[in-house]
Amino acid sequence: TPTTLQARAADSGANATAAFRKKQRTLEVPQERVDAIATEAIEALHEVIRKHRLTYEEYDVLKSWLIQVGEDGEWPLLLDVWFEHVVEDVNTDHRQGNKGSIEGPYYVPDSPEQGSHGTIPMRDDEPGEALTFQGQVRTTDGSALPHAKVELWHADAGGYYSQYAPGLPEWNLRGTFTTDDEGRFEIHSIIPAPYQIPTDGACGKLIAAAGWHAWRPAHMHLKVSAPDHELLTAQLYFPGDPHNEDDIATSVKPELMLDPRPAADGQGKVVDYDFVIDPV
Ligand code: MBD
Ligand code: FE
Repeated sequence: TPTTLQARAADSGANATAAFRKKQRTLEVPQERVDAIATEAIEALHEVIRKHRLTYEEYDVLKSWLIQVGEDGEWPLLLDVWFEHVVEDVNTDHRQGNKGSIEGPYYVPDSPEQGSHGTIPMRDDEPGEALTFQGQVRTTDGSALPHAKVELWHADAGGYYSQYAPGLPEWNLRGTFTTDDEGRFEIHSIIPAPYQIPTDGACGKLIAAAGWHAWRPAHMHLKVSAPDHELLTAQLYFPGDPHNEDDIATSVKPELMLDPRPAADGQGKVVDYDFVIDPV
């Protein structure tokens, strides 16, 4: 593959931490709410310590591991893998439109605009099977949403994300599409590989020590938005991936499974997928 440089946890972690700092803002949370959430989170951990009678040696190892999570820049990864799916769940369970999924640590806003029918930025020799991803964006009453924004980002055929792994063009496999007058879009890309959480960082150490696996199934990330509508953040998955059933980030839903078919011209796959988004 064109990516010969070695991706390291400390690099992708540092990039994810730096990217998150850019979006970070402050928020006024009522004191009673801070008190309730912090007290209950602390008490939930007390319960675990009591139940398993944590030793002092284990307590010290836990401390150094937490320090390591920060040094590796892996707080965005850790939080998005093990906690974001619950935040996503409680914040979208009122919706009537499409199911969504977590954003994850590798979104970058303002990717290049490619129109309604176009190709996502990629290398001339981009490895991977070609994929045409097409569909329509509608509001919950069924009417089409022209000029809706469809942002797409995904890993390459080696499982690497541009701006987080070395050696990739800045906007590789990241693009912003705008639906046409009938709310339709047609995007040319490639099918991404499954993603393995870096094994050489703090999260990887926990995964190995616990005997878990480090995989997410192959997925495409999307953000679909239109004026006066709730932002839909989603991921879409490919049938047959062995990790659709045991995603480490617990972010697969049956509604998010694609059904690709061979392209008529024999070049890769085609898949239709429509988005229904909720008015605010
Ligand atoms: C990913 O690509 C991802 O989508 C998530 C949620 C966590 C780690 C890597
Ligand atoms: Fe991802």
